[in-house]
Amino acid sequence: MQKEEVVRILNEIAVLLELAGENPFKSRAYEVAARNLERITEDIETLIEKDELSNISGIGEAIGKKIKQLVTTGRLEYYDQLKKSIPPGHLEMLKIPGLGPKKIRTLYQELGIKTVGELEYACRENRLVNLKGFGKKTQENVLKGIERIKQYQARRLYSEAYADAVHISTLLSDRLALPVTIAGSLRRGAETVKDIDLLVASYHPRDIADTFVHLDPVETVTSRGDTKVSVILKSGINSDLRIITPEEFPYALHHFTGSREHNTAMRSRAKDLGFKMNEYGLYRGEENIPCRSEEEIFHHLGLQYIPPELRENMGEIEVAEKGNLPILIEEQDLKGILHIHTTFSDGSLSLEEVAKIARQKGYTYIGISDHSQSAYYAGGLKKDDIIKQMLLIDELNKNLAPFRIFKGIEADILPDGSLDYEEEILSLFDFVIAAVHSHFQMKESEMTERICRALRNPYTTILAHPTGRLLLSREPYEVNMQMIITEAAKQGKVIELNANPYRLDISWPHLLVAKKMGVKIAINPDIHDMSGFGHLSLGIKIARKGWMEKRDCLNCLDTNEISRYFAKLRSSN
Ligand code: DGT
Ligand code: CA
Repeated sequence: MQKEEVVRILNEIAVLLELAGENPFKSRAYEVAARNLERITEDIETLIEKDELSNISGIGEAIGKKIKQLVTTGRLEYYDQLKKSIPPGHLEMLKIPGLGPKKIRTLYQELGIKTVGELEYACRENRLVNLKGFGKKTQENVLKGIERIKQYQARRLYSEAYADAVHISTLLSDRLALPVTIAGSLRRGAETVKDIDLLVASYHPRDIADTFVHLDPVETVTSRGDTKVSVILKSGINSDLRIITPEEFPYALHHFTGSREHNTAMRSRAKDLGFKMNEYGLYRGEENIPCRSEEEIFHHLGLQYIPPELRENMGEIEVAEKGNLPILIEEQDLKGILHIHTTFSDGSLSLEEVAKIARQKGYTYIGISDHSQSAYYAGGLKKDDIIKQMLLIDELNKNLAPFRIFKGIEADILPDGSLDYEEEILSLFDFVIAAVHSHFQMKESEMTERICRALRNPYTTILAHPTGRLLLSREPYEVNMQMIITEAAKQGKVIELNANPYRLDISWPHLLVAKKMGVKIAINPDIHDMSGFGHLSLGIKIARKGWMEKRDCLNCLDTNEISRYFAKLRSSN
């Protein structure tokens, strides 16, 4: 069993113990053990073989024994029992803002509530109003939280759906020896999607449908017609396959890529020019205008080719008419990457490992930014750690040249808008990423001022994940993004597009605002482990959706340029 899985189970035990109403110290012990285990670099199986688990601080005899059982047998009796003793709905309820383990226990003890459904019913029956520790306001918030969970369940993160889409379309394509194309919101690069839309061009729809419904990832067939088959995959997501003739393919691809709003605007344009347009063709009167590609359809309508990411009816048709569409950024344009955590804080790769991997992937520089001291939960750096890390960076820079490691920090923005270190420490870094990680519940005006103050801090270079949202699990905090972007423009500061699939924050509609105001964006992977490098392609997809070009992106600058950029910001202090 991998260390990550052990860490996940230890953390879950901590939560389950709280839900079970056990002594808080017991739960805390599992949390501490999980955190310390996460930070070790040695192989866990070797540690167990050598009987050295107890050398890790926070892992005593009892927890050590459990880890050993987990790693050697793949199971843990204690965990299984504990899990069985807690209604599964209680874990789900933790996602509802304002409901912690203690309140969930009260709901169980006083009202016998085991599932989210029962909780919703109890709210509608006003049962929470007179319950100790609850009240009318809490009841309203709980109901709102449940609504949100329901909406979230109807959608998937782009990255999860995309992985499923690639898997099933590759399988189908291999079986058919025909291309299978992913359309819909996935092709447009939406942050979350409802389903997977697939297209196949063929004159033999029945054979295609037969092959599709028998693929291994397909769980249930929900409808089957001549040109459309709908299924639910084993992973739980729906997928629609459309089978059209090769002649219809370009029109169908355009139609089923959407968005609806873009399609409506395109149809209206076609009408103005004396055409009619639908998923089967482009017509003048009865005559179908033959098009072999989407490019040709756009061409007949007097437009430049509009990349799928831009098809949101955000002005793309008007700009394409003038021939002024941006040359969208591509993954190869990234010269280096910033926002990387190492084993100094909560990352699982060492400084040297992360540098070497980045270099091997063709980047010419990286910027390290571990957490700052207030982020105690993520092993934030004290002054001594910072000095130690900087010395190590100097040494690596000598050995790895011309590859370059820039010295940075992800400094918490404290509730009053100040950064988490004294000036004398902040001035040691090449760059500072300022981030809100706590005190999310502020009034919009206060949160906006807090962040604007951080942007005015002369040592701030980049504002991290500006709204704090976690897609499908946490709403953004209340903040006026227009004012934030305006302040960033005024101060010449950079805003991050955090490429973690849960964040994608700054959002793409705000990227359009940032671009108009001339604010540079850093496409940051927020690397904590190897998977973080994979976030960049999604970051690029979203950047394209926000009309970004190479010149809008901070980390498309080469090593010298970005070094000068950092220095210039510094010298204006
Ligand atoms: P989703 O599935 O909610 O993530 O987003 P989409 O855009 O993939 O939506 P979906 O799957 O309902 O439909 C795929 C595309 O088909 C959609 O983007 C545009 C096109 N389409 C579907 N229904 C309509 C419609 O009623 N009118 C127009 N103009 N286009 C439609
Ligand atoms: Ca769709």
